[in-house]
Amino acid sequence: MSPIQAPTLDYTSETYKDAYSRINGIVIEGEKEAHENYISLTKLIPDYEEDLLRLSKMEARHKKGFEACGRNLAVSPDLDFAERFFADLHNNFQVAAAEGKIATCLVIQALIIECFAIAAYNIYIPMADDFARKITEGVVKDEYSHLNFGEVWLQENFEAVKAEVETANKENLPLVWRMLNQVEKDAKVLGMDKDALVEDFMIQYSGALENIGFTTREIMKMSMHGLVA
Ligand code: Y39
Ligand code: FE
Ligand code: FE
Ligand code: FE
Repeated sequence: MSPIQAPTLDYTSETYKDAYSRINGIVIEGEKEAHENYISLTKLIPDYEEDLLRLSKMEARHKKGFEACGRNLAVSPDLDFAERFFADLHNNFQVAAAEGKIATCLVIQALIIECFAIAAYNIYIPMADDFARKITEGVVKDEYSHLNFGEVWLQENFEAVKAEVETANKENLPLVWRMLNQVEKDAKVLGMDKDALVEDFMIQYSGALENIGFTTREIMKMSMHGLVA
């Protein structure tokens, strides 16, 4: 990866602020939905209620942090765009939650969305303004712990949920590739390269599948799902 140097970015330009309104909106909406998703999970996994409430509170804090990042650049987040951006994943999570499908909910929130967040935040940090960089560095540490929660539960229940995880992967991973295509242009304006995002996502996600118990062969098949060049 050879990042564009952050100093070449003009955080005050209209071009930067316009792109930032959508990316910042996505991140704020994503943190809001993540907060709600971990609260929903307390009903499905009552044994881990305390942990899940702790994670949901972190997500609420992240949302506040990113709202401050937008204000700091005098940008209004485009939350309507963001809601549409997450609509399909959000809907799939809610259907799964209503059906009591814990593994599917964890694949969507704790694996796919967390890996997406980790990739995006890692790629954003070296390009960010000083204020947003400090906020995002704190946030990304938390996101690794959210991913870990999902990995541990799915690993402990691996034999029972393996088929459900494969189905959830098949149904939701293609949505991520589509979402990445939708933000490619705006991300570029913020100094974030799509190939770097895909690469970081793949590293996190395939690492998670490995920790859960999938074989390399299975991971290869699963991570290719819906991937279009
Ligand atoms: O668990 C979390 O905190 C995740 C909800 C936050 C989602 C972040 C989504 C980031 C996508 C940004 C795309 C930029 C290219
Ligand atoms: Fe909602
Ligand atoms: Fe978060
Ligand atoms: Fe998270």
